[in-house]
Amino acid sequence: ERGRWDAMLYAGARDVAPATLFDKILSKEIPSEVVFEDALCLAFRDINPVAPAHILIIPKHRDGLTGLGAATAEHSAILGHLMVAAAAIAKQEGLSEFRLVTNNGEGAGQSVFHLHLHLIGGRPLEWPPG
Ligand code: IU
Repeated sequence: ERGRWDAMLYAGARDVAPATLFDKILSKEIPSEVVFEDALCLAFRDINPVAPAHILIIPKHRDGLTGLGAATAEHSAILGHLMVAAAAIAKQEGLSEFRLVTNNGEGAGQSVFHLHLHLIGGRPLEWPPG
């Protein structure tokens, strides 16, 4: 237990990026339609959906992950957890065909600097994306 708290405190100490709106979604200060939640992640419907199913999956503790580009080996467990959660959520939503996207950097369409996976489905998806 001691090690767990130390790890969480350390995680906070190394995350010096500004807070985002997702902190307020996590604290429920801003309401969202939650579709899945566990100790490590929260998944909620995107406020501006690009498809009939558009869900954002985010780590509860950003831990420096402003975007995927900031990932290090220390983030392996949470990144794997988010992927497995995405598969479970797709199944829960009845999506056998879906896309999982993360935008890294403004030029790639990122607007919120707290890592998030977009789970998109419910319509035919074109490739390549724009
Ligand atoms: P992006 O990859 O950083 O652009 O994704 C951010 C997404 O977060 C975008 O699709 C927004 O519609 C969505 N979103 C939201 O669902 N609720 C919010 O309060 C905010 C953004 I701020």
